[in-house]
Parts: sequence; C-alpha cells; structure tokens
Amino acid sequence: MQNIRKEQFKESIKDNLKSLFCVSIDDASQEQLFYATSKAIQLIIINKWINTQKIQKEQDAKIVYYMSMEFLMGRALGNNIINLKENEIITESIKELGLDLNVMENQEPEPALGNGGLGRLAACFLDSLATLGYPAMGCGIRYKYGMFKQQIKDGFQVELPDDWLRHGYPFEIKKNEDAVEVKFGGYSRMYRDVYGKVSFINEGYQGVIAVPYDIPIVGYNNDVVNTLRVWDAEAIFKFDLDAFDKGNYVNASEQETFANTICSVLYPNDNNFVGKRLRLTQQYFFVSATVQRAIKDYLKNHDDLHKLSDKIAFQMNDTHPSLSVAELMRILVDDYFFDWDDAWEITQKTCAYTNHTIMSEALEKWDVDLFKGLLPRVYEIIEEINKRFCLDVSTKYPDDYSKIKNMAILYDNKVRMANLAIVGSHSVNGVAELHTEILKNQLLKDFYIMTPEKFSNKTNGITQRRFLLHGNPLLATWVTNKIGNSWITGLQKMNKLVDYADEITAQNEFMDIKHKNKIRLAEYIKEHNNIDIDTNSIFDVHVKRLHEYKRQLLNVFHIMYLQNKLIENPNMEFYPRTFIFGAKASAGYMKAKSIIKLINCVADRINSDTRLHGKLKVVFIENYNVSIAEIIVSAADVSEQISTASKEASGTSNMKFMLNGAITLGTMDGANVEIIEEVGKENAVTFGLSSQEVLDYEKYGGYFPKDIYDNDIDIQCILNQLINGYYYMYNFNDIYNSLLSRDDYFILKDFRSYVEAQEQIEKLYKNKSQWAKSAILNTAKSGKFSSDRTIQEYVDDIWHLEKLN
Ligand code: 26W
Repeated sequence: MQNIRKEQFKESIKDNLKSLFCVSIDDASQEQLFYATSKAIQLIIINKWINTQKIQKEQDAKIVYYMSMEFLMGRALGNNIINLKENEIITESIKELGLDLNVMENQEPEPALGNGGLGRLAACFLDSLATLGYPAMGCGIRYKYGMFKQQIKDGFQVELPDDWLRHGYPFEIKKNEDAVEVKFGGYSRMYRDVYGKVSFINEGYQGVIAVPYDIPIVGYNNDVVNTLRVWDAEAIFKFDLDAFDKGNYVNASEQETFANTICSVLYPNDNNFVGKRLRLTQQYFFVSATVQRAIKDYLKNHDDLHKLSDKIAFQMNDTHPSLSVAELMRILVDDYFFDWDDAWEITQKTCAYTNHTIMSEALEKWDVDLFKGLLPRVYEIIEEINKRFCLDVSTKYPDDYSKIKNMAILYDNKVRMANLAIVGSHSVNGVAELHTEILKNQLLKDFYIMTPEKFSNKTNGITQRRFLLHGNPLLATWVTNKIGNSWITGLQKMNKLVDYADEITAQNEFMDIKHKNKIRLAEYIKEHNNIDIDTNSIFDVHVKRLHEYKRQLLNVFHIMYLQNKLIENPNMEFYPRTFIFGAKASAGYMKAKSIIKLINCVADRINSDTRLHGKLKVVFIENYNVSIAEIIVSAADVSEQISTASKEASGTSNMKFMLNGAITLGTMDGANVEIIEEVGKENAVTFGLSSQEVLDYEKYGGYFPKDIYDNDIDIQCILNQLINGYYYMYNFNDIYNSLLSRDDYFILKDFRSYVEAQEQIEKLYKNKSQWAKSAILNTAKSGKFSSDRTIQEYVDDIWHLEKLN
C-alpha cells in the first residue's frame, strides 16, 4: 500500500514536470522541481480540502472569518509536508527520485503578505484553527508585491520590490465563481420602495470586481484543510461586461488602472498610521468583498439573517478591517431592508475586535473628507452609528463631555477606527495580560467603564509546528525521544521536560543541539555576510521590525560600550559574544533607517578591529523574514526583548525563542511578563523601568536625559562617538540630538540597568550546567505560549465554534 502510494506520488511529480514545463525529471531545474512537487502535494491536499468543505456544510458548522490586512505565512511546501499525514511517503518518494527537499524548499518564494507580529500571528492562528479542527477562513488581500526585499548597501537599507507571484504560486486556486463587486465613490441617493419605505442606493460609483484566490491551510495530522482567501481586484469590463452595472466610468483603461492599483502593494508601515487614500481603498475592498461573500454563502443554506451570528463570526485583526461593522450594517439595511435596531443587534453579535497596539501614532483616524469622498454611503452609516452612540453616552453621562470626546467615532473631523470597532463589537480583546490592563485602565478606559463585559485578554501564542517541528528538527526529535510526540498538538506536555533539566546528559545533548544550530546559522552568515563568527560565543539575538520603541538603539549602545571597555582594557574578563540583528525599517521612517546604518557602522568597525581579537562580533542579517527566522531562532542563546515597558503589546518572537531554549533578556513588557511568570525569575534576566513608571513619566512630560548624560562618562563617550567621526566619518546627528532633547523611549534612563542585566547574562552563561538547565526549562515551560491555547480561548469566549467531525 505504502509502495503504491509512493509510486503514484512520484508519477504525479513527473507528470507535472511534463504538463507544466515540458521537461523530463533529469532536465528539470530546481525551480521546476519545486513547482511540480508542490503541485503534486497540492493534489493530495485538495481531496482533503473538498472533504473538509463537505463536512462543514453537512454539519452546518459556525465559521470564523479572520479578517486581516496581513498574513505573514512563510513558505508552505515544508510546512504542508509536515502537517499532512503522508509525511513519510512524501519525503521518501522525494528521496527516491534523487531530489533534495531542502534545495527545493529554498526555491519557494515566501508569501510575505505582512509586516511583522500582527501578520505572523494571523498565520499562526490559521495553523492552530486547522489543527484543532475548527471551521475558519482567513480573509485578506493578494498583494502583488508583498513586504519589500531588504538589501544593505554601504550600510544603508535599500528596498526592492518583492515580486513573489512572478513565476506563479503553486498553492493558490482562483475562484471566479465567488467574485463580487465592490463599489467606490459616487453618491448615495434616497428612494422610496413600492411600500413607501425609505431606502438608499449608491449611484455614480466606480466598481471593481473582487476575485478570491484560495490557499489551503493544512491541519496537523487530522485531514482538515481550511482556507486562506486573498482577494484580487479586476476591472469590471474585463470580468463580465453584461452582468454588472458599469457605472459612469470615464474610460476602460482608467478602470483597469484603478483595479490594478488596489492590490499592488502592502504598505510597509508597522505601528504607524499614514492616512493614504489607497490604504482606505484596500481596507474597504477586502472587507466589503468578504462580508458580501459571507452573507451570500450564508443565504445559500439559511433564510434568516437575524441568526447570522449563530453561524458566522467576523474577527477584526486590529482596526484595519473595522469597516466590517459599517459594511455589515449597510448590507443589512440597504440590501436586505432591515430595521436599524435589528441590523445593529446582528452586527454587534457577529463582530469582534482585537487590539494589537497602544502606540498613539498607530491609531487609525481617517480624514472625514477623504473618507466621505471614497465611501459616501458607508460614511452616512457611520454618522448614524455615531449619532446613536453619542446619544447613549450623553444619556448615561449627562454632565461629562470628556466621555464624548474620548469615545465618539466622529470627532475633530476624523473617523476613529478603533472606536468604530469597539462600538460595533460584542468583544474587545488585548493580546497579553499587561496590554489588556493598559487598554482597560488607560487607552480605552471610558469604554471599559461603560461596557466592561466586552473586554477580555487573549494572550498571544505561536505555532510549535512551524517554530520547532519544522524550524528546529534536531531539537524536535530530541524532545520527542524524551517525552513522546504529544507536544506537537499539546504544547503543555513540554512540561515533562522539567524532569531532565538537572540531568547532565540531557543538558549536554540539549547544548550540543544548540551548538549544531549555531553552526547552521554561522554558515548562513558566512555565506551571506562573509563574516566568521565563533560558534562558541554567546549568540545574542535581536530580530524584529525596526522601531524606536523596540530599542535596537539600546542594544547598539551597549555593544559600543563593550567595545570601548575592551579597547580600554584588553585583558578584562570577557566572554566572547556575537550580536545578531535582523530588522526591516518602514521605507519612510528616517530615524529607523539611521539606526540600521548605525548598527552596520558599529558592526564594520568592531568586526575589523584586530585589537578585539574576535571576542566581539556584530552581524546584521539582511532581509529578515519567516524562513530565516526559523534558522535564527533555533540558534539563539539570548533573546533580546527590550522594548520600553508598556509599548510592546505582546511580542511573539519572545515565545519562539523561549520554545527553542533561549534565555529572555527583557523588560517587564507585553508577554515577557507572562514568560517570566512561567519560567521563573531565575531563568530569565529582566531590567529597566516598569510600565507604570514609564506611563507616570509620560504623564508628567518625560524626564531630563541631559542629566544622565552629564553624570555618566560611558554614555558621554558613546553619544560623542555618534557625532565625532568615529564611525568612518559618518555622523548620526539625528540620533544624538533627539536623544539629548527628549528621549521618548527611555534609552538613556534604562542604559545602566541594561548593562547590569547583560553582565548578569555573561555570569550565567559561564556556568555551563546552570545555563543548560535554564535553557531546558525555557523549552519545558513554553506550553502556555502555543497558539493552540490562544485559539481555544477565542473559541470558548468569543467565537463559540464546534469542531468538524
Ligand atoms: C496603520 C498602521 C499600522 C500597521 C500595523 C498600525 C498598527 C499595525 C499593527 C497593529 C502593528 C503590529 O504588528 N502590532 C503587533 O502585534 C503583535 C501581535 O499581537 C504583538 O505581538 C506586537 O507586540 C505588536 O506590536
């Protein structure tokens, strides 16, 4: 039986090579082999996919639509092979054909349809939903160009387009029959129907066709295949001239340009609102398409939209899909003639919102004129929602205008998307305990006081299938040998490793695997950066988006400090260190780009300074993405999680590092707090101001960085090196000036405490056995941070889904 299946699979690859590329297996390029193999795997997936949809229909199961502008999926081939039950058959067949799976995997373009944490979380959630067997569809945008590719030229970041679809993507399937029309602009006209009832119709609009492409999400070892649906825009005339109202467009090519622009690029902004019309167009485009399609599908098997929330949940991933609230209202009121109050009840029961940031510059507030011009009818709906909500508020708090000021959806000529999402949802959640407390007590305090029942916490998680089973096969096998494989779908089982933490052989094995992973990363660095690094040094890793609040600058200042100390005192006691960075800066974020240049200047200077005898190395890994993350995370000794307390909602790389046995060096921020709670203070190193201290300083206008500078010679030396030509005559006046005038992220304030924490790390690392024990305990105690746990909480408290069976 096994052999027959293997032969079939091998034939399928060969057939694909012929039909797709007209080549035999001997002449095929690696790229063709990747594509043909992926198509063969897709065929196995499709049977399960069709079956999942059949069961879902028969069971009439409730489904969650996870609405997100970003899905940072990473490569699919390897992950699909792992999650499919046919894992062994596939890998053996590939071997028997003489092919190298690793080489093939490296051919896959990474669908990088996300910036960072928010998009990667969405991808982990889809993996967990499928693995737990819950009906779910991820809904987003099929950006033609995903996250830009980063090149470092002369130390500077250069952005190149990521043309991931150029050679086609083997796992997607276009679904023409599920296309819908989305309308922009024009005006809304009131009319009376035959019964005299007032209704509204949108006229003079510009329409585009939203066409979905479906990508399978394979559950682990359970035959469930869910869907990631990404929408593309096509001009109407191209799609079907007769079936749709053509509107009053000027000419056909204008239509096509408009359609092509909508899904052209992913905005590379993370935690920073820019307010561009095209971004709002993207938001409405995918929201409207998703909501329209969901209702049409619901009505295929149901006739009462009053019961919509029994079968559908819309989860809004941050405020980017907040328009779901208004769009659902529009459809119910305008297209299905619902009374406002009924429509509102349905909408609130169906929608739910997750907040991912408290950074004020990240909050979406659209200019009213821009909004009205693009979405006139939706704006009217929002006006009505706002009017009724403000009436509620002023009835409840007649003498307190501050309540309206804070909670109104329309205020100061802006449409406030967070307020729209909160008002229109039955559930609002934060992504870590501390973050949720800050939402309740600070940012969203008035909403919490008014509707406390809406608020809950859902601490983030990550999928162990990608970040251990796929990314770190050596450790995955070791864990399975020790405790069995139940951790793959039940990460709490990792706790059994506690029994091995004190065992010397287990410690040696664990650190040996870490060392092998360090060699794998060192080879990558040699190949890509041409830097030799010492695999016996401490690998201290800081990888995430470049943002001032994430404080890569604090890390660099400490490296400069070490460099100065080592040059001053060559014989000082020092354990060799390799500092590894990876980070993309938003293209327009000048300060972030300066910090990248600084890291590279410091790296060049240190790596070539013979006085340091190779004890200190600094590496900036270009184009940090999911694939390289898997390699980096498994090789890390120290996980840098050093955000200014209160600013990082959760962080999720902290969890990936913990799972892979790295020790957290962090502030008491986001999910770090819970990581430390799980693993114990003695197995992590913390430092810095608390979130309350930061919030208190901010309340009273900050602190005086100049006082710290004046009293600390080491800090003076570092800051002066930024501007005195020390780094190849390149000056960082922007960084220097802003730090000394207003250090918004408390870098100088936390510097000494960070230095001490780093000394503590060195001390701990020198005790090999103690370090190994802590590393094992980090892996052992990572159970809470599986996205399987997070998803189960969303299901129990918010979505109330039933498993497919
Ligand atoms: C409008 C511009 C913009 C773009 C992206 C604003 C905000 C965002 C995201 C919400 C930023 C983001 O990715 N937030 C991260 O979400 C992760 C998942 O919950 C958290 O772990 C991170 O702490 C948070 O920064």
